[in-house]
Amino acid sequence: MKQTRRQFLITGSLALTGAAITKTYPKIKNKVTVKGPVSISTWSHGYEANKVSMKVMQSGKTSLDAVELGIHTAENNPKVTSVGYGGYPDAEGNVTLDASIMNWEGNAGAVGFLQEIKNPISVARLVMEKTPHIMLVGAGALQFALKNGFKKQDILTPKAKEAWERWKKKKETELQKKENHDTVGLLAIDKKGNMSGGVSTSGIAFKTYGRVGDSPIIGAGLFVDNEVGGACSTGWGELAMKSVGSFLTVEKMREGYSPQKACEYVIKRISKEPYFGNKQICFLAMNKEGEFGAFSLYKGFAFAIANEQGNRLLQSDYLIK
Ligand code: SD4
Repeated sequence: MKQTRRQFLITGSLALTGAAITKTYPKIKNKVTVKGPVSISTWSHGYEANKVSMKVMQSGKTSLDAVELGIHTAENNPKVTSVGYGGYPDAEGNVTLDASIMNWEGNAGAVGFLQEIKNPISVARLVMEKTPHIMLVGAGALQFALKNGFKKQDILTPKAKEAWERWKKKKETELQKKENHDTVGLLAIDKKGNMSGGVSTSGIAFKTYGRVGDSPIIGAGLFVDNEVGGACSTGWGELAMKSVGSFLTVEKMREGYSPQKACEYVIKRISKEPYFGNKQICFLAMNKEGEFGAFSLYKGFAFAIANEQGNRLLQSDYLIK
């Protein structure tokens, strides 16, 4: 098990300045300037999410707006089969969505087991802004969404339905696949230096009916403390829940760990569980200074980081080699 702290560029980056950036970037420092907005987001769809998030913040809007609108890109994209519209259903064929959001004041909102609504991140934001609560689930979350102007729609796409039918026939253990985890998580720092974060997911594909994962659980799937930084997770959510992993990552940063060291600490701790099996779990973190970190248990976690200089898709380092 060899560990390095480097991340590797996996796509060419588009510099906002228009300057050409080399395709290899072997020694990227885990540091970006906080002069101007910064956005960091999970997986390759994080690249699109960052683009929108950066635009929103460059126009002077808050990191909370950036998180919400950035996450919409994955929720609205039917090709992203793990988030929002087009997300894979549970074992019974229902698409059930989880999301949470947190702002720089430490306020939070979340929805769990939400059905027939394409943008759960926006419902989570309204739970934060319009209720004295943090989480609404199931029928109550749907009723709240409808009362607040959201429209019911069928979010099970033909492609997702076919995948579910294939899974049923073959009884293939897609649940075990390490790469089957693509929750969108986004952490952003706006022009004023305020951080917000959000996550949105359809959860583990073909999960047990009724299962809710880490994404709507504040501290597990997401945590932001404006004095320190933020963290979010993607992968087998139960591991993030048992470790309260996002909270733990932020607390390690509070103790003085870099975001990279904090992510590594949490992954190492999870790896000691006797029952993590072959499940993937990944953490992404950013501190107040815009220094970022990413680490996963297994190979394959990609994330995107954007600032005024551009947007880059990187491959995270991992523990088990
Ligand atoms: C969950 N963490 O529900 C999520 C899974 C994930 O794409 O990352 N899925 O456990």
